[in-house]
Amino acid sequence: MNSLIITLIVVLVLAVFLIIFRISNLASILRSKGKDNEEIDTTANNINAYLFLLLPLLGTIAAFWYASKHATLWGQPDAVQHGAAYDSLSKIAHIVVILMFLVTNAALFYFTFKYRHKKDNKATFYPDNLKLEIVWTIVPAVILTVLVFAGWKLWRDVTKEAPSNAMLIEVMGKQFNWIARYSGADNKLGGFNFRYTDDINEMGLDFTDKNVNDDFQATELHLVKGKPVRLQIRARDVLHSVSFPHFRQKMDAVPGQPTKMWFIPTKTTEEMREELRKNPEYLKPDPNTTKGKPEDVKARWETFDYELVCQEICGRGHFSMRMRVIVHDEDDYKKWLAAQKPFVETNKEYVAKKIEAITKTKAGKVSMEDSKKVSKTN
Ligand SMILES: [Cu+2]
Repeated sequence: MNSLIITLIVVLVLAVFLIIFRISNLASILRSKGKDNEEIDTTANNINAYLFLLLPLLGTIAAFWYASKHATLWGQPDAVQHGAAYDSLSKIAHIVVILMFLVTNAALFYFTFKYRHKKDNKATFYPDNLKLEIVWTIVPAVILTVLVFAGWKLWRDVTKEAPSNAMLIEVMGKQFNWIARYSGADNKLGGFNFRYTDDINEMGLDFTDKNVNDDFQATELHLVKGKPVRLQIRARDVLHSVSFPHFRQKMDAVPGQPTKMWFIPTKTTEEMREELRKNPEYLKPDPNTTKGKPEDVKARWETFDYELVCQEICGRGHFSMRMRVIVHDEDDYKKWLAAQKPFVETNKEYVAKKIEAITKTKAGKVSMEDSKKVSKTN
């Protein structure tokens, strides 16, 4: 309701401005009738000039107000080995960019205001100034070089080869959810082929590959605190993007071109909840729990979960592409792991049929290639 009233007020204020502008414009046309065409009435011009100052001022205030209102929710603590380095770089980059934005835009709007049309004002012919050109080329160049270099160093650390003890998980994006495949005891993911994809075999697994036998799928991502995790990423239909806000990681999921990333979660879900509990904003009730009975209401910290979200607008259901991520300690993870069953085991009949079909098509392909070779040699 409040936001509706605010919107109405803003619209009305804008309409009033528009009408004032229109009236003053018409008045100036009437006044200048019969006068020399060269002479311009400055009232409308002055109104425009002052509005020109007002606009960036209101815009900047609104932007800072909005950002500060949501700061607690978007500035969530990190839970990853490179989190501190990432956050400090991000903070520095934001400070530099915001300062530059304020300085350049203040100058842009102020000078436009200052040098508005005035009677007897004449423009000075000022073609160039070498010193000024050198200063405003070198200063941004140095700042950007430092930022780019710092960013490259961090990027190199984040994208280097994963440690050899990393657990291997595949994440596949599709319109509109994520599927995770765990590599099982052998820590090897079995092969796949998009041609084998159907309603049951959603990831297109190649069941003739023995490494598939212990792979299991899940709709949640379960990780272990302190244990490196290597993600193999792919997309089934369009571009998606794997984004872990709390692990400060993001990587595109590209159809036909697997990508990868790795990281080490540093806090279990429980530990993160305890940390968030210290933030007054998280003591407030979670709006998703307030609709039912009063005893069901939970605080934000209680319902907190890590998440994998899609960060590439990938279609109508993009907003719902969210996977819950749970970080366990070693013992809890083992308990969860013990309850998981390989895909091959839970779909025995289907897999047997598929193996037969795949073997047949493979055999067909081989014989076709053979016949091609034969026809070439002839
Ligand atoms: Cu998506």
